[in-house]
Amino acid sequence: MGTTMTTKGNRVVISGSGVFTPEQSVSNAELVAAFNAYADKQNALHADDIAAGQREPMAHSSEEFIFKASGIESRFVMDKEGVLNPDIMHPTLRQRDDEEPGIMAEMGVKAVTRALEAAGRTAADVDAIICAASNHERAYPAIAIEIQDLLNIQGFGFDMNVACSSATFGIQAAADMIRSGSARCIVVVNPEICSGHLEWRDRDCHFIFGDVCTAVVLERAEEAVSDTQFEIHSTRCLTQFSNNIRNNNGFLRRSRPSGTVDRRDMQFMQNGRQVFKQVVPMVSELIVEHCQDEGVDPEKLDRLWLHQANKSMNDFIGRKVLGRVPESEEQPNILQDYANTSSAGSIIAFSQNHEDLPVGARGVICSFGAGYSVGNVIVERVA
Ligand code: CO8
Repeated sequence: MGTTMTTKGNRVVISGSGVFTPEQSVSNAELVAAFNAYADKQNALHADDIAAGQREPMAHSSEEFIFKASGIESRFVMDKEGVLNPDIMHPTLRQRDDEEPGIMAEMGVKAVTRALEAAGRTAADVDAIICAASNHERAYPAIAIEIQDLLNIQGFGFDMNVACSSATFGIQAAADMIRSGSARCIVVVNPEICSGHLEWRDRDCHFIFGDVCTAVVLERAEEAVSDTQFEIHSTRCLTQFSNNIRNNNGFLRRSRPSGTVDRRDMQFMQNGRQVFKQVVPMVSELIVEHCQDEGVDPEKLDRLWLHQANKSMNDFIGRKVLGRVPESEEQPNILQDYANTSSAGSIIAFSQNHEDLPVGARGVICSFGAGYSVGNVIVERVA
């Protein structure tokens, strides 16, 4: 199941990580109040059709449901005002001049700067940058190249997108390049403005996502200087086509006869139940098989830094992999504070929950989501 890259060539470590968290956050209570105000307005607007039985009234959202179904309590966003305004219901972000840094590059610079500090490195030490995220704010030039320019990094950069699995697929790409020698030190950065592609007017999903940016520094083990290093023992990636998580927005939008910007399928859509049922076994099997193939007993893993979409989903996967109910520190969740931040979730979990592990501890950084896609990285603390 999946394709593996094991340690051959140069040994590679993650020598630093960093998180940029937006200043504004939205609690479930604030979110539900805004949604319910929107629903009431819509119902008043369409009162005649509703009374005539030609239209279903919009139901209210509920804090209890959101917490019980997902484990999410709050989320950070780049613009709170727009998403909570019942007359807007999406972020409103200033149109920037082409000569100014773009918003994703700006978030990226902050996360990369923190990751470089943690790694004891400067931009001068980096020779490549991969911007791996589930959406990029424009088609080109690449966000990675803009971040490279803003930080004065020599070498090359490129963007890649594997939705929620972008970070782990990016780590695999970077690790492979360092192993084979085409680069020595690579930053993988994950700016996620999920609020921009979430449909805040849809009760089934309005609570799911938040914004953040994460970054990790990968380099040759023998050159790393950081106090905290995790060797990448092996990576494994798997994809399998599914329409159960889909967004039809794209550059061909205007070419379609019925194309409008505001069509429902131009934002995130999912069949959440199907995703849950199909992805949980796919992920737990991949982690177990990957570990076994690499001579690592999955039941002896010290930490699971899982994708942060849903608490019950992670509980299932943790139980399957470890063969028992994981202690909370063995499988740290951050989704209660950040919600689902797509590719960044497992990296936030890693970045905020690794210092306590001793040298020799082993864990997996695992992400999963649209595609479907699963990316698993087996790491071991070596410093
Ligand atoms: N308030 C109150 N009631 C609600 C609400 C609400 N907000 N929403 C739904 N309900 C009701 C429904 O109407 C339904 O009622 P009834 O039983 O009467 O029909 C009932 O609650 C149950 O509804 P669901 O079956 O939909 O609820 P679930 O228990 O399945 O929970 C979840 C919904 C939380 C969405 C759950 O299915 C889930 O988490 N699934 C997995 C999702 C997942 O992991 N998706 C990955 C997507 S992320 C990804 O891959 C990245 C994509 C790219 C990024 C995009 C950025 C925007």
